Amino acid sequence: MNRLKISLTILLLGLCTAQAPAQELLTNVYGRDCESLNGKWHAIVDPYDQGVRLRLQENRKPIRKNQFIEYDFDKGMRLDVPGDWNSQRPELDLYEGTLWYGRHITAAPTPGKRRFLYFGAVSYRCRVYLNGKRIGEHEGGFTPFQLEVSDLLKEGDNFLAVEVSNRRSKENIPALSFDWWNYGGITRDVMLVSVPDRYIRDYFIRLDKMCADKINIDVTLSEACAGQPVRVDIPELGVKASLQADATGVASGSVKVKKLTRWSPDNPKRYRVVVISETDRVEELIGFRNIAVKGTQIYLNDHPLFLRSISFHEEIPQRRGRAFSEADATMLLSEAKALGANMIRLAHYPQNEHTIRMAESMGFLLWEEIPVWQGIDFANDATREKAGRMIREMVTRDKNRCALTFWGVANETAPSQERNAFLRHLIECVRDIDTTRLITAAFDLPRYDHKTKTFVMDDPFADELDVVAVNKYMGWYMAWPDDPAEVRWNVAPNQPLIFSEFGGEALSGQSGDADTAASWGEAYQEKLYRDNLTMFRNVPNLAGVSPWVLFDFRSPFRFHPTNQQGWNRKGLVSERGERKKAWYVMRDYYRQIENNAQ
Ligand code: GCB
Repeated sequence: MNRLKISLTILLLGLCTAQAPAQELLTNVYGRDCESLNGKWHAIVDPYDQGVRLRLQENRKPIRKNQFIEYDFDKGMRLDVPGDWNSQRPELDLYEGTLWYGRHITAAPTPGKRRFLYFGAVSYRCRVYLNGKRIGEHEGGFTPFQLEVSDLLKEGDNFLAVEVSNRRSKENIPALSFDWWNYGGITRDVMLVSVPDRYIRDYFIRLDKMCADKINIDVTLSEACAGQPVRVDIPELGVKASLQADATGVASGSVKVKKLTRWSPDNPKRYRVVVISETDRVEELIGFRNIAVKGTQIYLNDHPLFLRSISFHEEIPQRRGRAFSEADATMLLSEAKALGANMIRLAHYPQNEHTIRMAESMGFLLWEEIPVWQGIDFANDATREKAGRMIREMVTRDKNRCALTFWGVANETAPSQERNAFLRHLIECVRDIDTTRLITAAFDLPRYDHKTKTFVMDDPFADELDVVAVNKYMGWYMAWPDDPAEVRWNVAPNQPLIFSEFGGEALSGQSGDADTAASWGEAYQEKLYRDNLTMFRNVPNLAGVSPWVLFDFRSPFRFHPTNQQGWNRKGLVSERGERKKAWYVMRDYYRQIENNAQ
């Protein structure tokens, strides 16, 4: 073969194995005609990646007498979907590698319908096979994807296989090490979604950034066909907006509304919104509010608002596993409510839709971010593109949630040209979809100037954000350089500043001196909190605080044999649900702020 022929063959092989990328997401998948595929799935652990060689995706059975097959999906292990694999089997607790899931789907013909397989999240990457054929793949453990199967589902029995890997790598987001458990598996709902042949793919319905009485609407239809009529009804507001799609299938417009009750933490009012096309109809509850920055303050519905925030991981500590259900969301959010929080910083990745929707209905503002968490390979173009896709998936899924206030683009990154270009790309990806939310990032760079007794920060990237956030562990990772009452802050002085993390570790119930960190005692943590609250009085542009963290959470690099045992103990609440002394300090602080605001 000459060189040209060889290159052509390689090119063709490449084309043949290339997979269709995951398709554009349907907005409000839970509001569509869905068949749940949750339940017990068959599973095969494949640490040496032999599955494709053995053709696991085909779920083969011996058909001749002289034939044997070295696996049998139907007789093996079963795992719950949704659910991480780590918490379901002791031998999988620390497993990092490939695991195959399989299940049968019985399909009936659905004339005039298109069908999509929808995965809420698969951690971290996966390939999906239907009846032995690879139909798609996805990377990123915290955002949804969907694959069209309209022409692929057979009438009767079908076999769906998902090859999942949670192996860490330098190019991943997050990368090689991160301070939370590397849960693997099909961790969120899986559904077979049916829509009409021509369907409403997407819509974005929100209050105009500048006006309290103007709702902006964009509806995208599956077919690009100019002139198609679209209607948006909000019965309680008397809105019946008639729009027409343009040549790209997008129908846009705005309506003026009277007597709109804007959503707020005190009154999380949402309206029933119905989107109707010639062939499709979808509805959901949507709230409306204005969010803005003026000087160093954050305004909600034209009033300054101090953010009484808290963070949690998508983890149920009592179960030692990833949260995925409405019941899980209730547990996490009720504890945040009891603390007096009005905002959640969802650490450190997009969490499941149950949590987001319930948080909105309970009146929490939300900060959502992708796991651009330290150690990211900023110089790698592929990683940057990947992060761009991830942030688009996050914004696409949650753009209609009025609770969403902040899109976070990074957590603890050091300045460099590559970092700046990477983060700028993320901001562009967000702005491409949504120009209404505030963009932020958390920095751990502030340094103390002993002469002026002031914290300062040198990171010009802060200027490119709407709101600047800092993670500073005074009294824990950094000893107090001066009396907390004397420590001043001059970081991003002309912008709102959020303390997006502060805190220290304590083992629930452990006694010890209030001035000895190594006691791992509640008294030390309590004092640390009091000291930080004292310091906050010296932060002129303080717009909110978010202690780290609501619950103790699992982390593989917390090695202390008695005090940590694989848990990050910075929780205000232990893994058994016991509130530590510092919880009460924060609860009282939040109560006081709330009372002062009234
Ligand atoms: C941080 C990280 C957070 C960690 C925390 C800690 O700065 O943002 O993910 O868990 O510190 O406990 O060290």
